Formats: sequence, C-alpha cells, structure tokens
Amino acid sequence: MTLRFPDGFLWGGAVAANQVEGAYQTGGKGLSTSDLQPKGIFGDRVERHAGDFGIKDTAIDFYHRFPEDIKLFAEMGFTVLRTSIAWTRIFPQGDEAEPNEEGLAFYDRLFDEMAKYNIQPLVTLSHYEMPYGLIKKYGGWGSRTTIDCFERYARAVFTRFQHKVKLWLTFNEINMSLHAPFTGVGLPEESDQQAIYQAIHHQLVASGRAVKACHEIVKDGKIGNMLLGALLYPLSCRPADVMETMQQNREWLFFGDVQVRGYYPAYMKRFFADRQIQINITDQDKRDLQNTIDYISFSYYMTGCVTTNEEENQKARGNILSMVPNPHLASSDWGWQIDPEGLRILMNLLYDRYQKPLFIVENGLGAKDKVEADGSINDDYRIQYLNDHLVQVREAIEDGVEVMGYTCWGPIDLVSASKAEFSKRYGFIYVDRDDNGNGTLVRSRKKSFFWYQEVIGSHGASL
Ligand code: BGP
Repeated sequence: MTLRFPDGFLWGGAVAANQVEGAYQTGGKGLSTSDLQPKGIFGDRVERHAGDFGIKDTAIDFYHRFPEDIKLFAEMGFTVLRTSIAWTRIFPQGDEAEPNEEGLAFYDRLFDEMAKYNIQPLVTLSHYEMPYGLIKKYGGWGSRTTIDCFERYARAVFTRFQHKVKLWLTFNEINMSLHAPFTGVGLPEESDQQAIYQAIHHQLVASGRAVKACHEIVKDGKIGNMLLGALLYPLSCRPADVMETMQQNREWLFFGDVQVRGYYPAYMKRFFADRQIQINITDQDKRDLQNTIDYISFSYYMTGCVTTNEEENQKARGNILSMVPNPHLASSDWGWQIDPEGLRILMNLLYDRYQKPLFIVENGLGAKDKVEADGSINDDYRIQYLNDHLVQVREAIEDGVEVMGYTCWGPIDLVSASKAEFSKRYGFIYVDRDDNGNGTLVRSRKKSFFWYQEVIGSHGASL
C-alpha cells in the first residue's frame, strides 16, 4: 500500500505575532499581556517602561523584515503560513470604538506579500496575548465587557481581511488558561478555579460569537478552535490510573467538546459540583455557544503519563504541564517527551470524537543549534523529529482521519513562549540572536530547510 497525502493538503509553518514581530510600541500598538511578561508565559508580570529590555520587544523584527522571511518560506514551497494578529495593533487599549488604521495596514502588507507567492494565511485571532488595557479597566476575561470588545475586534479584522484570509482560528491553546491564567484569561496567577472557569466561559462565548461573525462576513471562510493536544496515557493498567487519566484528558478535551458540540458536556456537571464551582451561564450565552467551529486545530509536541501512585507522581516534570515521564520515550533537552506515534493516536482520538477535519498547526523540536565554522547548521535531530511525526500523520490519514494541513512550529527561529529564551530554536531558518538580545538578526538556511523543501516538493513522498 502506498501511503500518500491528499490533494489540497496544505504545507507550511506557524508563528505568532508576539514571538516574531517585535516593534512592540510601533504603529500605535498598545501594551499586551505578552509585553508585560518578558520572561515568558510562566514568568512574573512586570510593569514596562520604554527602553526596558525584553527579548520580545524586537523578537526577530518580523514587523520590518517579513518580505525577506516570506520569500524564504516560499523557497521551501509553503502553501500556508499560520500567524496571529496582535489584537493591540488593531485596538491598542482593547475598547476603542474604531480600529487603528496603521495596525490594519501592516497586516494588509503582510497578507499581500504572502499572496505574491500563493501562500495562504491561517490567522489566529489571539495567540497568548490580549490588550493590557482590558485587564486594567475590566479585569480581562473575568468581565463580560471583554466579550464585546473581542467581538468588535474579530468583526473588524474579518471585514478588513475577508478577501485575503479564509482560514481563521479563535484562541491559541485555549486549554492553557488553566495553567497560565494571566496569559490565557488575563487573571492573576493566584486566581481560584471559580474565577478561572467563569473567565474561560466568557472566552468560549466569545469564541462562539467570533464563529458567527466569521460565517456572516467571510464568504467561503472557515474558522477553527486551537487546542494544546495534551494526550495523557495511564502509567499502569491499574483501573484507578486509567480512570484518573480519563478525567485528566477531559480537562483539556472539555474545550473541544464545547467548541465542537455547542454545549457543556455532561461530565462537567460533576466536575464543577465536586469543586463547588458555579458558572453563570445566560440564555444568550447558550445561543452563542451553539455557533460551532468548522475544523479542529491543535499543537502537538509530547505526551505524558498519569498515575495515582504518590511516589511516581513526584517524578512529574516537563515545563508546560506536569506529566509523569513515560519510561518508553526519550526526551528533548527541555524534558518534552518525543512520541511520534502519539500523534497518530491523538489524531484518531480527535477524529473519532468529533468527526471534523483536523489541522495540525504546531509541532516541532526545540533544540540548541551549533553554527559550524563554514556557517552551516546540521540539525539532523530536527529532521528526524519532524520526519517521524509526518510519517505518523500520513498513517493517520490512511486510518481515515480527514486532515487539512500541517504547519510546524517556528519555521524560522523565534522567541520561545514558555521562558522567552532565544536559544530554544525550532527553525529551518536560523536567526543570529542570543538570549541577551545580541546578534545581527541575519537569517540563514539550516540543513532542515532543504529537507522540508524536498518534503513539500514531493508532497510527502520523500518521507
Ligand atoms: C505552544 C505555543 C507556541 C510555542 C510552542 C513551543 O504552546 O502555542 O506559542 O511557543 O508552544 O513552546 P516553547 O516556545 O515554550 O518552546
């Protein structure tokens, strides 16, 4: 049997505004939550003053250098590029009556540049950032006013870019709000579960409203959700471990269940009751939630294990979620366990559960790269990781899973989200910059650049 990728399968990469653009105070942009977290999404929140050092302030200066970068993506053969719009370029404080023309004009230029090479944009409305103005004034997603502001923002960008952008996503890794409340819902880290779930509810309502607006405004447009694909396995076959694993998987699948089905799943009734959480859900909220997404997108980096054994639990590690290590898997330098087969398992699980097309919008290996004396970068470890994962995507397609495309994370080196480091690199394109902000920002092609070019050129046959 020859396994193949379907016609129309989109190939590309994914970046996020706050991790590449820089220019954090240019063009009328307001401060976002990301600007206040110079040490990453788990770092402390700080007040910013002009001239403070934060690696994301310049990032890779994509704001000014995007024509060169898009040209390099085109050289690899990209047919899609996932990026996000910085909400604060469009509504600097979040609650203005009218959008900021300079911000809109920037994204016009960016999408026009992509169009020159037939690269389709896939745009996330909010990737780990929101206007700080909405937090100061209303308390972020704790307030229903934020829902209205988000809808105004979504309608403004759908209207402006309706002919240039057909593929949209609402909130990046919406389930991360549980682990990084400030980044996810604009609440203090010490917020209790009651406050966090109410804010998440508001975000889910806003997601529904954005879906409705997209369907009204963007002809032939499609809008999806975005989940951190946090697949968990039981560490043992003890029924208690299997049960605990099911419960923990539900904590993230819950978001997909609401966004795909349009209502809260039955299991959340007991989940909330056990924790004395009461969500205020209005009749209008219920109607808004019924605007369900067209496709499911997700990130996939690793899997982890769950156990009810206290001693084993002490070994939990991994810097995004606490997972118990799987003894059968190797780890990246950052402790993320590498599991290509898990991607096939996850894709089957999501497709069985939802019967909606999937889009893998993030996948990749963060690693330290070495520049050789002749300037070459031989990132065979990255090639191996991506190759192994793409082989499993192809298997999942053969299993019957409908897949729209694949955008690996960080096709060009960028600032890492979790710790705002620069030395954790994902790119096919090297950017000369270090953790202290030194470097020329000059771009160069790594070995993986040519590998991916061949993969895309052969539509996956070279894998
Ligand atoms: C996801 C985020 C991205 C990204 C990626 C890699 O969670 O959506 O923004 O950065 O993870 O994580 P990191 O940058 O911490 O290595």
